[in-house]
This record gives sequence, C-alpha cells and structure tokens, in this order.
Amino acid sequence: MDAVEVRNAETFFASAPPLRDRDAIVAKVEEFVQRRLPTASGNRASRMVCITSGGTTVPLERKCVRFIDNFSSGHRGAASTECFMKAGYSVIFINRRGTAQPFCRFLPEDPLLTCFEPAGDNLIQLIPSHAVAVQKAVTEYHSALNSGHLLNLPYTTLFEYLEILKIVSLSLRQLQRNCMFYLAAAVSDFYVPWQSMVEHKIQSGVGPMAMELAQVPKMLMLLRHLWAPEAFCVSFKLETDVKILIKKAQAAREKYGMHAVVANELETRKQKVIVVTNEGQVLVEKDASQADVEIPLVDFLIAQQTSYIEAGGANVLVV
Ligand code: 9Z3
Repeated sequence: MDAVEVRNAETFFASAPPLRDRDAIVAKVEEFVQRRLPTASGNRASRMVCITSGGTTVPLERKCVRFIDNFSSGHRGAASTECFMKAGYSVIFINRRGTAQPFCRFLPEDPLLTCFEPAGDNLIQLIPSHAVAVQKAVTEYHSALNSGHLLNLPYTTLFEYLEILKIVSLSLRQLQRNCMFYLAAAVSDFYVPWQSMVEHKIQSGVGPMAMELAQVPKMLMLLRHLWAPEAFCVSFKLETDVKILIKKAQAAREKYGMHAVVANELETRKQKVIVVTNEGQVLVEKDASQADVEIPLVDFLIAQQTSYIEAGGANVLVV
C-alpha cells in the first residue's frame, strides 16, 4: 500500500467538513452488521453487500449554490439491490438522494402527484391505472426495510459519500470474505478542498473564471487494502469510447487489486457489460426474458464470490 495514497486520504478526511449525523450513521451501520456476525452459539455469518449508487456532487462554495455533478440515474444500484436481496444478501445501499430506489423503479416519473387524486372530504385515492404498480412498490419496499435486510444511507456530496463509505467499510470488514463491495456510484475524480473553497456564492461579472480542482485520493486502494482487506471488491468503469473501455477496466483491476471490474459503455449499459477478472473477460448480457442486465450480472458476481470464499477456506454460505 502506497504511503503517499494513505497520507493523501488522511489529509482529505481531516480537511473534509464534518459529516452531519455521523454518530447516528455509525451506530446504525454497526447495529446492522452486528446482527449478521456469527455468534458463539453457532450462528453463521450471513453475506452482506455494500452497494453504492448515484453520482457525487462537488460543491464549489461552502454555502453551496453551484456544484459539479457526476452522471448516474441510480438505476444500476437500485436494480442490483433487488437482485442481491432476492439471492439472500443483506444490503447496505449508499445512494445519492433523489436517485432511483429499489422496488420503486417502475413507478411513474412523478409518483406522488400522478398516482393519487383527491376523493373529497380530505381524502385522496390511488388512481386505478397506477394501483397495481404502487401497491407492489409500497409492499415490496416496506417488506425489504422491515425484514431488517436493507439499510438505506443517502448522500449528496463527494465528502459525505467517502465518509459514509469509510464508516461502512470499517464495520463490514468483520464479515471478512462474506462481504462484498459493489461500487456502482459515479464518483468525481476532482474536487475543491474545503479549506480553499470560498464561503459565499461566486460572483459573476468579473469576466471568465478559472478554477483549480484537486485530485480525489484513490480511495479504492484504501478500501481494498486497508479498510476491508478480505472483502470481495467489485468496481465499475464507465467510458463513452468503447475502444478504450476494456484497457481501462483491466488497468483499474490491476492498480486497485479489485476482484472484478465491470466495464460498461454509456449507451449500452442497460443491455450488456463486460466483467474483467484475473481470469480474463466475460460478456454478460440480458436475455429477452430478463427485465434487467443486473439479473445475470449479480448471479455471475455471487458465483465469483463463492469461489473466493471457498479459496479462503472459510465457511461457505449457500445463498
Ligand atoms: C458505473 O459505471 C455505473 O454502471 C453507471 C450506471 C453509473 C454507468 P445508472 O446509474 O448508470 O444506471 O444510470 N459506475 C461507475 C462510474 C464511475 O465513475 N467509475 C469510475 C471510472 O469509470 C471509477 S470508480 O473512472
């Protein structure tokens, strides 16, 4: 592990704005993970996956009016959450506020306003044409939450995202090879350090503006080697130029020691992906009977993690 990367990360966290509700988030995560640890009475640990989803924002002002955003609708993360839960995993879902949520993906775009109508005397009712979709979503979402197998942690900024990812990693490491990181969030590579950020809204009318952005420390490296070194780690590589996609994914796998890198091209990402592992590349496509490419993708990755657990000689959980 490169000492410079560790120092850069330490500097990043030391200078980041304090995470709101930090203590409550730590307690929630720890309680969620503790319930899945093996006990002295012989209970086995259950498998758990941390799914990251949505894009991070990079604020340009402390009292933020303007920010840089990374593209991600959150569809991949939400669909994958459903697939992992069906396979018996518990899921920590770190997601950008306002992006797609599991079990809600097939609702109309503006659910609250379009799904209900006034029914007189302070009553509202479900519009019949939306009734089936809304009932299904509400039932599935609440049963997932009530089952205790889904923990939803929202973020907006890059600072919040990385703080939460670190908290989750340091707790999940207890599950050793039984935990997986599935890092589908689109994370900014550049940011404005908090100490060099202006407090108030940047003023216009002074001609063109130049701004220097610092490089975000390579947190994948820390996650993989320091925070949760036994976890099965999957990251995503997004490109718009398909000619460089696989090379970049291979480079990311080697550089960060990922167990798998999922390479996807922006326009075809909902139909197919290529999974790069140390054994080569595998094309994963959705077939006509499948609603989402995440169904075969998650199946493939679960099988890879099972081999990884077996290779480590630990208790294998059949999920
Ligand atoms: C992805 O590549 C995800 O698959 C998508 C999913 C963001 C494309 P949607 O949310 O799309 O369903 O609309 N995520 C990783 C994107 C990313 O920024 N990766 C970094 C990179 O490619 C490495 S961590 O350099």
